[in-house]
Amino acid sequence: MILIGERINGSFKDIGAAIKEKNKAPIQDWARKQTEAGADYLDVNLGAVSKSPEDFHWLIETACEAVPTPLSIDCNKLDLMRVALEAYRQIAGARPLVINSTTAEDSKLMPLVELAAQYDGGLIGVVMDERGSPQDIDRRVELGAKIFAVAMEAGLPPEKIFLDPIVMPLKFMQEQGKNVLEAIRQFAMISDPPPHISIGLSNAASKAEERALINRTFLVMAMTAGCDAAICNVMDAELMNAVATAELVLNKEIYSDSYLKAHRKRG
Ligand code: THG
Repeated sequence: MILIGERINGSFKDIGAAIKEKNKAPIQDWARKQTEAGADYLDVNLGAVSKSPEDFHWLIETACEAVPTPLSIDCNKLDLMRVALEAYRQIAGARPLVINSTTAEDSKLMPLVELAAQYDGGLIGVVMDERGSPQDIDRRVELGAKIFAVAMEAGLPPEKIFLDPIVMPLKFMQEQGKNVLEAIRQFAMISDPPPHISIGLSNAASKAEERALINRTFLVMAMTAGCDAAICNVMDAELMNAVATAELVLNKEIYSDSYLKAHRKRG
């Protein structure tokens, strides 16, 4: 499972304030904590507090100097993404990279696929287009297949392509849970080997009372359907234990009595 720590996101109050005040400590603290918890990547996102290239450069530099963990650069503006990728390569050298994200829109898909090739990064493709995010299975799969085909055509191998079916809040769009799971099942059959399949997990429990339980249950079900990457709260030890256990049940890791300890050390 590829675990992407969600916490360095300006939509969290402490991170938003840290970006505004250019206060490195909270960001570097979360970078270290998420790395220790086993994050393979750290998602970095300015949120709504800034759209400035200087602020994104600062955020990337701040995270990179605290830990050697690769970043998932999360932004939906093409121009801002260009600046961020250039900054990341300058600061972090050849460190692995995930570009988060493109949509299936023609105006974004080709440029972002080219950036992924140029910067040798993975690319998350969320199944949205100019009409927004689909509510049904077929349209999700159609847009996923389009993203996959365009990326492959441009020379990205399947292991650099991540399809994201867009997880919706269970509380407000309850029927979308099973549609997302079925879309994941179909993404896994797009090619052999398949692309990675990634979800923004915490969306599932947005505004809900039982956040941790909903996230944990959703992630295990998504893994069964073929999901192998998640932007999530890696600080939730129960969530990490559920991931480790699901990997055993799916025979992705070899059983040992101390598998939880082994999984924790992995990061
Ligand atoms: N797909 C991709 N990228 C994404 C998402 C996705 N990036 C952003 C987001 N979705 C994933 N990251 C988060 C980060 C935090 C929360 C949810 C998703 C979260 N928010 C609280 C809430 O919604 O209630 C509020 C934050 C707070 O506590 O202040 O937990 O789907 N590719």
